[in-house]
Amino acid sequence: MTPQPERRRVASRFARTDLANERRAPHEELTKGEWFQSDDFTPPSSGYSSPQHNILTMSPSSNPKVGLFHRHVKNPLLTAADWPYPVNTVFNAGATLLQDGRTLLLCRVEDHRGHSHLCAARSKNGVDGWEIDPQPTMMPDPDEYPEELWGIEDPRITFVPELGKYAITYTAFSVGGPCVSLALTEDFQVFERYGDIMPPEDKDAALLPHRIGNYWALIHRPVSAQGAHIWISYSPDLRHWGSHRMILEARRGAWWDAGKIGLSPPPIETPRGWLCLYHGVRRTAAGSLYRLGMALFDLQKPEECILRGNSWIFGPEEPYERYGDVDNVVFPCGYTLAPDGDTLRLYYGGADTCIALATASVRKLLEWLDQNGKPTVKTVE
Ligand code: BMA
Repeated sequence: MTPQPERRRVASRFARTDLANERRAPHEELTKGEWFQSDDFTPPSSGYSSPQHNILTMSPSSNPKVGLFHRHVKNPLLTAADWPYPVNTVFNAGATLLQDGRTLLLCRVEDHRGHSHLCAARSKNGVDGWEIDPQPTMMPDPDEYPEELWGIEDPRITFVPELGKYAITYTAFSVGGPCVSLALTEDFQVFERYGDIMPPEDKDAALLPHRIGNYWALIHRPVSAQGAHIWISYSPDLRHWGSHRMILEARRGAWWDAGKIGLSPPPIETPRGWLCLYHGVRRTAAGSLYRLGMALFDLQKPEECILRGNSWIFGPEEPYERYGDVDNVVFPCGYTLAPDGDTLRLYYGGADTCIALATASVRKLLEWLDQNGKPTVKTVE
């Protein structure tokens, strides 16, 4: 592929010259009305004058205007320029709320070899004032865990009340391909590694926060001759896994989620069921497009899909999502819930280069699924 220096410059320049940010002191409070960009937001016109600008505002990926998610005006929240040590990119962060109310992001950090490790960033408001660990928080440990040879990526965090610990499921990049690894922690300083719990090729995994019956449940995305679909597996002890079932199939043909899907952040437990945001990958002549869709699963039988939406609900539109190391990617690995119990704060990687935030109302997501979802998991539609 031809290198695209102009595009890269646009992305990094936008990251540094967001006018809304520049007018404010770093920790100045935003008023409520200022918090989020509407879906019709146009990038600041004085930021750059590249011809790309017109293309960006006319992006066909703006459709459909579902309007469920609102981007934060301070996006991108974190980039490599914020890091206390030299790195290539920061993206695809797991997220959780700590006991003291701070937001913790466990960020995927790619070094200049192309290998990833994890690094924690903590913030009081989940938007700015990030305190980033001065050194990598969790490095690959290929001597003890050979499957981590080429790095660790894309963590998802689940707080597990029964254990009083956070479960981190992450991708270990092994010689045999990506596989799912698990580690437990109480403080994001000391990690109890379980090693690889799903063999390659498998990724995009998250643990449900409590047992279903007597068993822990893991949602993940193995790749087999059947394709790249979302599965669930059960375990009595977090080490031995079985009762594997496919729960959501990638569609085929022209669909936005044809060929390859995967769980994005951990499932959201609602009274109506487990609400799952998943990514769908559309392969095009210009590369892959990563967008988000939604499905709801039964609370007691999470292998049963109750509703699945047809259209994507969030896709790459802004420059920091469209241009980066991998263009046209929005990739959430974590969320937190605001104190109102309804506002979802979704943290996502933009173009494999930065970390951004968008919010949505869980109630409205469910309403949208009621109106637009179908209780079916058909292979061919
Ligand atoms: C997926 C994962 C993600 C990445 C995405 C786009 O397969 O590897 O980490 O963000 O591709 O490159």
